[in-house]
Amino acid sequence: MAANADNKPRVFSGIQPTGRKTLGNYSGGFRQYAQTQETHDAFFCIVDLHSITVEYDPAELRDSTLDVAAMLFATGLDSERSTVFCQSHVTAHAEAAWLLSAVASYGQLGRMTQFKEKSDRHEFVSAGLFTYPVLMAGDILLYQTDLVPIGDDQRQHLELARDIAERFNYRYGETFRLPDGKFPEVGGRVMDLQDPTSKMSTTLSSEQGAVYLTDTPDTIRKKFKSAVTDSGREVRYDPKEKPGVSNLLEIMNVATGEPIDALEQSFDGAGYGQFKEAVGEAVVTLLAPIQERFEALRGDERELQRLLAVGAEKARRASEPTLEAMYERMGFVNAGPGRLFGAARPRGL
Ligand code: LTN
Repeated sequence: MAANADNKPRVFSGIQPTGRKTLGNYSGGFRQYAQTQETHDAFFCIVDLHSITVEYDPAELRDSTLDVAAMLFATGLDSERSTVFCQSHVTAHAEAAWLLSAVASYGQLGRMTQFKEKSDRHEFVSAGLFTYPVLMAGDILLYQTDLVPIGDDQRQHLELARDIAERFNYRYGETFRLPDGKFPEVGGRVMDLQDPTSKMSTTLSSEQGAVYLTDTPDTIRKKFKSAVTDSGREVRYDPKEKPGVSNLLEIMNVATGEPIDALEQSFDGAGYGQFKEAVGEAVVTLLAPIQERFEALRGDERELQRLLAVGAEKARRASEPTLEAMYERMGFVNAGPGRLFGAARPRGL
């Protein structure tokens, strides 16, 4: 695996600035991001440009972009060690999307499952919804990314990004590194508290079924108290037979770091009521310091904007050599002094 100056593989994550973030997003997302920054050269991009591809409210976009930014920092990302930024702050993303649209196939875009599903659901289908995966390919390719942590629903989009990179490399000369996906392992997924056979989801879960990262301690306690358990009374990990209890054990593991078997032992003989209360309390304890940092930062937009500006500057510097190489190889005329093509070589080339 090729690497940067620090010899660390480069990771690019795109985070949507939509919806209230849940405990599921923490477990599968935020928690991993903070770990990734220790071992990788990590880019965390709030993909606000993607948000306009379906109907949205501008004021809400602005608020939820700042919410997500504050949550990324509150859950442990460090603006110095990682690169945390808004996609719209780095114009290279919009530019790359246009340039790459030359090597993205119309037919392949039309076969994207997400496009087909979303375009069925919306009355107005924007051109942006169709070209969404091209913007996403640019996000990834601009940084000569090695690894892209994504959900299973994004597999097809990553495959398309690789196809786009290969076609560009073939037509214009070796320019892009081909990224690999890093997909979530089964298990460790947080399920809906009311319906433990479905994923905890911002859009699909009921209010009682999802724990939001900004829920008050009392709300959290209530949600766990009313969580669905299973027949029998053993606290035992068995997702097939006991999805409710198993989910609560997983959540307890996320909140405390205690291995599942140790948790089973310590709740041996305890009733479900006592167990559920303990899980709720553990989640309250987990979220308290995160919520405190979130509130402080969310209330200080100047500081938040300063942190995002630090990230944007780093992202601009990191993406510029690749963008310049794209323009140059595609035959565009050098924009003149101060915009020297190839002043810096893309990472790894
Ligand atoms: N499409 C992704 C969000 C996303 C992304 C990216 C993820 C946009 N650009 C680049 C990884 C890399 C989603 O819906 N989760």
